[in-house]
Amino acid sequence: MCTKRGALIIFEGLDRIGKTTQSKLLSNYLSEECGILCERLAFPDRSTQIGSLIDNYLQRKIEFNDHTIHLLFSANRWECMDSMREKLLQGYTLIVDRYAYSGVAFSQAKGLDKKWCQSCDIGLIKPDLVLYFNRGIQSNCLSYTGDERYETKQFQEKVESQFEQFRSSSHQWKDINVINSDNTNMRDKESIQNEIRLYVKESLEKIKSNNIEELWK
Ligand code: 2DT
Repeated sequence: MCTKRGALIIFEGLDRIGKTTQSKLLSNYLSEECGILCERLAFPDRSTQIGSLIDNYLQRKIEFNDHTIHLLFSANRWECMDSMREKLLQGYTLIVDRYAYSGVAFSQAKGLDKKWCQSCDIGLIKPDLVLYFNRGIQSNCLSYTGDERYETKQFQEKVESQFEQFRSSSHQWKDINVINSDNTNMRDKESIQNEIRLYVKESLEKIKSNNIEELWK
């Protein structure tokens, strides 16, 4: 009997908006409570040689120009594609923190051309689901500041407006508003996780063949 392939599920959005917490909760839920083969990974994958260059760049230890670092982020995804494809075909659902959408949004926020930014990632594995963490209308109850490059309010707001272009661009894209309805606080973790689980369940049910499609083709 042929194994049904797993799903590629992406978590996208600004820094410090809850992607890591929620992707870990989902991964534990799928593997421990649902018995689904599942692995969680994150881009940049700082464990590879390319990832180590990116890590040093993000920590401001080395410099690259904007085009070069964009290509390194993309190369860091490409170097993982063979093992990701293999895992999906073995039936593993992959939960991935950031993907090519971050690549485009962050580089475009620095002023790079959209088409050029996208071109390096054409042909990556196409996700089955993209969960976009956002704060709905402007809300000030999130703090984006941190020590790494890009972690300033001003830059994050530029990135946010670039992410907007992907909204409604495909049926795989789902918005997760992390702010509660009166726009004053973060929603509680459980309610966000429950919403995510519904989308994931739907997405897993939709996989009817083992075909793996290519991104932006
Ligand atoms: P984390 O804090 O999630 O480790 O991300 N970034 C990420 C890019 O500029 N391009 C990319 O292609 C990716 C995947 C987002 C570290 C920072 O790297 C940015 C924040």
